[in-house]
Amino acid sequence: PKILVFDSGLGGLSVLREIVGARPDAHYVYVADDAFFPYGHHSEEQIIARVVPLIGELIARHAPALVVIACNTASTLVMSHLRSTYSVPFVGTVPAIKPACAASKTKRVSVLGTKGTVKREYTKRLIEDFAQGCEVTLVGSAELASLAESALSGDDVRDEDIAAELAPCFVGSGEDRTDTIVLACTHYPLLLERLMRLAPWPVDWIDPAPAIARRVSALLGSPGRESHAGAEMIFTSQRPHTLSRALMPFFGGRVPA
Ligand code: DGN
Repeated sequence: PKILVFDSGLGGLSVLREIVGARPDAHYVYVADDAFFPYGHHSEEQIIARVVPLIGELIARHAPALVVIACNTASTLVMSHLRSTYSVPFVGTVPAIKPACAASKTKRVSVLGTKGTVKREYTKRLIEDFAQGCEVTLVGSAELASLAESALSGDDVRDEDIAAELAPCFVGSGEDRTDTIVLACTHYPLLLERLMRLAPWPVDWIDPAPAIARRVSALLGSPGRESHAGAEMIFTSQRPHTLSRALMPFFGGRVPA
């Protein structure tokens, strides 16, 4: 089977690596719409008008068995449009508020996403439905996805700049402080080691990628015997060289973009 994985940039790689691990028998097409990056800076109307026809073109060109929208900023907006327009199965990426609130012992959870994701009606509804008595702090970062892109592209990113984006997630003190943070943008798990090091105190970081990989695998059915182990085709709307380089550590070699 062929799986199309889509994000605004490199963030979807945090989801792709998990799916590839779960299903090495599948073929992968990764698409980064980096000409329109960062999605967090566009209006809801602009994102819908951009993503829905673009996914339609990609389906027509690649005929995937399944499409993964590996971007919270888009998924919290376009999933219903995509499902009502195209007949391919879709898996989205949305803030993992339910498992985070279930896991929190101090009942203080922060959701770290783009400004777009934390503003969404969809995200508010997840909190209403699944907060389970937790106090949920929404933190919309303007810069963290771009900092992750820079770091992955090999540029120097200062600790202070990452720490400043992270600081509002840490609320309260003593027994009443934040103990769980939802990584609600697929770029952030790519910075996880640095986030852990720069956190003012230790917390649990909730990355939705393993759950997405399980869902994809369930939809695909039993695995075949072949193993391709990696992304095979990469497309970007702007910067193929950057993406090709950033992919190397993920797939142990150069994947042409
Ligand atoms: N990686 C995307 C997300 O999960 O929301 C957004 C990154 C961006 O375009 N700002």
